[in-house]
Amino acid sequence: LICADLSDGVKFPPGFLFGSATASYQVEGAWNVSDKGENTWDRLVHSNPDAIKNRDNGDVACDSYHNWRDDVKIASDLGLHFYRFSISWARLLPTGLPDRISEDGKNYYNNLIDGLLEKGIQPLITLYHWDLPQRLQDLGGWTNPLIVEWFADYARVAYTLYADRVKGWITINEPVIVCDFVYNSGIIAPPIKDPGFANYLCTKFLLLAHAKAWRIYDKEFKPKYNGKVGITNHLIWMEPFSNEYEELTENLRHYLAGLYSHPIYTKDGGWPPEIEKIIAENSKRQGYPRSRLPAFTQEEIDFIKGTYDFYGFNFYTSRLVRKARDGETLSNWPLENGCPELSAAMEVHPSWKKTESDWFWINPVGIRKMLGWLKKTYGDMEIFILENGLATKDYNLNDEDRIKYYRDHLEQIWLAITEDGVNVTRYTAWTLVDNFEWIFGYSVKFGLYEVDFEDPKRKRTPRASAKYYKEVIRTHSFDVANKNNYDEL
Ligand code: PNW
Repeated sequence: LICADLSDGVKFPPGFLFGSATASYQVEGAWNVSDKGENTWDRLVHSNPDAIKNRDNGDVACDSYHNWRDDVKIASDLGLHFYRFSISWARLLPTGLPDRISEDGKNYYNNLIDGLLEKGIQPLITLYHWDLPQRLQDLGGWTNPLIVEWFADYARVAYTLYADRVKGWITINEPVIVCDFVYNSGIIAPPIKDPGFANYLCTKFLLLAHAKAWRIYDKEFKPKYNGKVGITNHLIWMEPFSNEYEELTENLRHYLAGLYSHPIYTKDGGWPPEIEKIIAENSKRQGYPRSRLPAFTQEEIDFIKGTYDFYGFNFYTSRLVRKARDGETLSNWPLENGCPELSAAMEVHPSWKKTESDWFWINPVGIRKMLGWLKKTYGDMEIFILENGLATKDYNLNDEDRIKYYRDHLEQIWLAITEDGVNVTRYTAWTLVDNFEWIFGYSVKFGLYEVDFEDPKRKRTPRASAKYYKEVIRTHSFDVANKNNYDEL
């Protein structure tokens, strides 16, 4: 019936896997059931409701805590090879520390994992997707060096409970958001604005925490279970505004991607040298006795280096880069329009279509260029694309624009694999179900499935994009036949 005449030429390699993803705070709800501890997002939405569009919050969200069977069912209907979800740290460890494991928290993830496995879907767990136990935040969170121990202890508990069945682990989702966006903008949880200083403390301790969690798995669990562990970066493709900005643009890549990649994926490890130099010079000029970017000891460099089993990244959008003009005010949020540390300003190309999210313009070739840059810069690693998808405001189930976004990005990924020889082995659609889109609340939708947030049962309904994605998975190809031929879900 479908694409019977498609040549094998447009198929993804045989072992390539397709999945979809969510994150605990965005879907689970049940924020205070049983003995769950409070986390930084619970605190933000309750203490300052106006921080979120329409004063929305994740108290109930998709109620996946109670509706996980529905999530497993639709994941299975789609034919997903894997489902990426995150553990809520404070649901599993109510105190944030391993002195007490919540029975209900433990069982919730056991049920979800077993439910997925029964349907032949691999669970892929993110340990940290932004919901830090509030108690640990009150002690400084990611800017306290002790977070390295706290995170490692939490990771060991999760591995101990689930590693017998879970073969894929992501330590931390998007460090550039956890550190740079958080402390440079002050607008998401925890709402602390301390640009150019706290963000770099966070960066250092987060890398050490990731490395420690990776090493625990590698030493204590890998020999028995042979799974893979890595971190996932948020990457935005940076393109020079014009030729004269080549060097600036390359520096910006080494800043946004490189601060979180150079320490892990290069032979020498440590901070990207050009960035380390720039921040040290800026700090000196500003009167600091030492660089605001904290130094690594050689021991720390060696500890972080090589702590990966794959390169993970999330991709949505691109920017054009130019030097800031004299007197131009730059946003402190590098993902938006500026990077004061490098005096770089960012714009978008007029041909890139704007989406319904403030920061998001569409440039599919950006993902191919990003993949090429990763291979050129860090070598030939196995790469997992762990998020990719489109923001809309539709209540319309016929989301042709989302289908086009997926199709065009899958095509560029396929070209990167077949033409450029990049070793991409997984693709992840963000997201399975409409959910709490952080400060945009429920106003922005990314779901393959629409969720009725007025319905106490939070009914999930497939969009046209769900049918498209199901065909992608079934045929192992992006160019599936036109929509009239999609299997009914
Ligand atoms: C990622 N930006 O967040 C997250 O991993 C998801 O939880 C989120 O729902 C998804 O992308 C869609 O937004 C980002 O401003 C949010 O560049 C904003 C930005 C980047 C990533």
